Amino acid sequence: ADSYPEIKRDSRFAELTADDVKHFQSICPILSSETGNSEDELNAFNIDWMRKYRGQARLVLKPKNTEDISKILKYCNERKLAVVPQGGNTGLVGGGVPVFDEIVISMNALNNIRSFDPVSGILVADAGVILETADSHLRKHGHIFPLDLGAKGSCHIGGNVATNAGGLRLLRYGSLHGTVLGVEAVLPDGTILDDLSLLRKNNTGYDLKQLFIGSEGTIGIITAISVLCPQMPKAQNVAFFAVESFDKVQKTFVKAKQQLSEILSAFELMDAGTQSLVAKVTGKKRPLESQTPFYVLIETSGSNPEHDSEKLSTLLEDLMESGDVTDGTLAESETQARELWGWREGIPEVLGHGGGVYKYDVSIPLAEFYTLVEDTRAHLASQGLLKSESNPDGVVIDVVGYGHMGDSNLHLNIPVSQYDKRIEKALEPFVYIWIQKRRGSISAEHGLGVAKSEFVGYSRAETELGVMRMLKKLFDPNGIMNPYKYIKA
Ligand code: FAD
Ligand code: S2G
Ligand code: ZN
Repeated sequence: ADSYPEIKRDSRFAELTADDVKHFQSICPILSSETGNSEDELNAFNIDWMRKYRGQARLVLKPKNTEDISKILKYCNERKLAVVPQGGNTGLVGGGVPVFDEIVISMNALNNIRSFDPVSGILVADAGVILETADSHLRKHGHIFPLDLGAKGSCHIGGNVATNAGGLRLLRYGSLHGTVLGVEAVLPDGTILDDLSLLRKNNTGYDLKQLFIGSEGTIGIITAISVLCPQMPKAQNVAFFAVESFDKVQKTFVKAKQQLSEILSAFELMDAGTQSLVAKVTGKKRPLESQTPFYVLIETSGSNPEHDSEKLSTLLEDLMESGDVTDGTLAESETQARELWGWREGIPEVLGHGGGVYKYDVSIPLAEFYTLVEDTRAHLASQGLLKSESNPDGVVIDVVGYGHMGDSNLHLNIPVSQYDKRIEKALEPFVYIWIQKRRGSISAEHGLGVAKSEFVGYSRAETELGVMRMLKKLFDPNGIMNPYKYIKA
């Protein structure tokens, strides 16, 4: 595969035959070059959202239900045909697309909402339900999905669980490891595991669902989930602040937690670089005149509009009086709140506009949260790669940082005019060594996929990786599930 020169196709895996294609056709609808589908139709499943990873799958399977998937995996396991489970294909580490000719198993057709209990707040839904669809269904019943991220219009809740997605409101609703109550999954040999628990407490043996949360399609296919959903907040407010130093950002964060406490539902940091990119690409009028190095978006979600907006305006006054923030604005309406969110959620879209982007989704101790951006900028400048007045041909357009400060999760992004091995060599393992020294994580929420797989040792010890390899061998002895990624054999 041209995208991954350093990886060789594993000869253990069989090549697809016309008989295989016929067999799959007897199970479910397919897309295949052998049955006349075009390269373009297959590319939608072979190329990732960033258009950075490109596989060579000649066959896409479109199972209708769990039974279909059980038959498919049983056959692939016996034939040693490698597979890639694919949800909404919004993953950012190349996990959901083939490396070579692995068969893509698309979850799109498993999109039924099975049940929702408005008393317990427990939803049971197929893995292929789009996050936004699940959330709107829940809102009709006065609840919300306990996860929100920029890709909600395309990503699947099964993909969210498979990647243990974090997103914009983890600060408030916690991780999927806490809200997911159970999964239905098909193991590589076709066994259907029904652990779709509706119980909050069940101390009867190993907590099997936890193995699938964050497993990235490497030990089985999640076909449904049960998840505990919170009440839809009656009052939501959004505030946007301009802040002149990272030290003052930290002060703002502490005050937000102290003064907003239980109604704080998001605390997102954006640097000047991300905001000028959004302004440039969208042409929108900026929320605040002040041009400062940092901006913070704070959201509250509560049950009493007066009580909440009073708390938030008191915080705004305190932050202005103390000089912790230089400027600030409170959304006056739903529309304005959505507009303010646009300055945060619009960042990933604009980052790739210059040609390409190198992404590092990392967990860092808060005190040094932004230092990585400064150190990376200095490092690339020292190698003559950073575009500047004195270096107008630099291929690195900028080095920017933003993300879920509430979870100590930075998104270091390096927008470039083109992908270039020199930049990759300058960044990797520079970024990972930096993280390792601070005992951070080289992947906070996006997972490992193919992008981070070879660097996992910078965040996990050999003993831990050894246990993970044992688990993989136990679940998937033939290694057919999403090979070449995650924790390599
Ligand atoms: P895919 O991309 O289709 O697959 C992702 C991985 O999960 C692959 O390894 C695949 O094999 C596996 N997989 C998918 N479905 C299943 C299944 N049913 N069973 C087993 N394995 C499966 N991520 C965050 O965590 N936080 C964010 O804030 C965030 N913001 C984003 C914003 C944008 C604009 C974009 C494009 C992406 C963002 N992401 C974020 C990344 C991505 O949306 C998440 O990783 C998401 O959970 C992927 O879901 P998906 O259905 O698209 O999965
Ligand atoms: C976010 C999205 C992807 C990125 O916006 O929170 O997870 O790093 C990211 O651009
Ligand atoms: Zn994120």
